Amino acid sequence: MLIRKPSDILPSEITPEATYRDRRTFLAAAGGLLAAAALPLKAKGAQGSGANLGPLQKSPLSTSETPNTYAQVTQYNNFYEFGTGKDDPAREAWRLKPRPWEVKVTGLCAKPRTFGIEELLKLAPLEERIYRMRCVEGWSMVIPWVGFPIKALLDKVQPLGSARFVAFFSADRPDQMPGVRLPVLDWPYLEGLRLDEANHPLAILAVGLYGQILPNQNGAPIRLVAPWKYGFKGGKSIVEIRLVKDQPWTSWAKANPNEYGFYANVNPNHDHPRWSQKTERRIGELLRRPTQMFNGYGDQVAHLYRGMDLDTYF
Ligand SMILES: Nc1nc2c(c(=O)[nH]1)N[C@H]1C(S)=C(S)[C@@H](COP(=O)(O)O)O[C@H]1N2
Ligand SMILES: [Mo]
Repeated sequence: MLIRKPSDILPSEITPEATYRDRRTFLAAAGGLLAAAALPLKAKGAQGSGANLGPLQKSPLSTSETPNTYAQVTQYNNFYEFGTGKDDPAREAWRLKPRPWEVKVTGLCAKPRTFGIEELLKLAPLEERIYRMRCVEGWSMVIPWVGFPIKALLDKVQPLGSARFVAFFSADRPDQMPGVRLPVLDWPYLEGLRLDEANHPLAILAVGLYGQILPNQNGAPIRLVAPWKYGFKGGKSIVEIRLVKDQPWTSWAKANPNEYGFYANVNPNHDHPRWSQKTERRIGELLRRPTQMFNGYGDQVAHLYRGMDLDTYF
């Protein structure tokens, strides 16, 4: 029989929405989101997953847009390993055991090795990165991630000249992930980036959000975030990172190559075959807003795609 520990119960199940809002207002008044990391553990446990990750560097790469609430970020999710409904991950992901955890870094590198999660948390200074996130389905959020550049990890293993792509494998644990017992996708969930995309300063491995360790439903204990791409590129609960020569056959591209490309750059000018990508609904807002090329990160990433036809390489 499965018994839920108090720490498994979502704060939303015990904290009325008004209390959240008050706490958010208080935090804002106390000097911004980073104040969250300075609060005593007890107060923080009431807001989120518990252990805080402070002290955090503020990043110039953060957006100044208002983040979605902790409740929105942790209760409206895609994580098909726990079911295809938006509320399935928040309800089911307590089954995942994110500790102990190891990430194998393999393939075309001089120093392949396995990293424990505690080591990954100390690999590079943790930064708060407040990013706009855009799902291919047409909704968006602003999420205050905590993480470090993927490049910091890749530098440790020294990619060979023959490595051109990086493949990210998510955990595939039928005993903890009820969704992988169904052939919804080709498990394990596999995503990938070109090596130069992975080395871009905006591309991070996230280990937390809102100053605290990552909730299971958001991809604990470590997940990929590339904010200029559609959300599905951000594989959750990563167990292996493999440097490879050829473009990986990623899970969504394999499931439907006409609808989900490998590049998956946010592009309002390339519609999904079944819907327009010109606008999006920010979770919590009523009116749709225009979608920006590269999700608004064009100044920083457009050079990666110079000379490429983004309609062909969507
Ligand atoms: N392993 C895995 N990673 C995944 C998914 C998934 O189903 N399985 N869904 C993706 C999609 S479609 C989106 S939009 C984002 C959502 O991340 P969030 O729930 O933390 O906002 O996770 C991505 N990463
Ligand atoms: Mo998505």
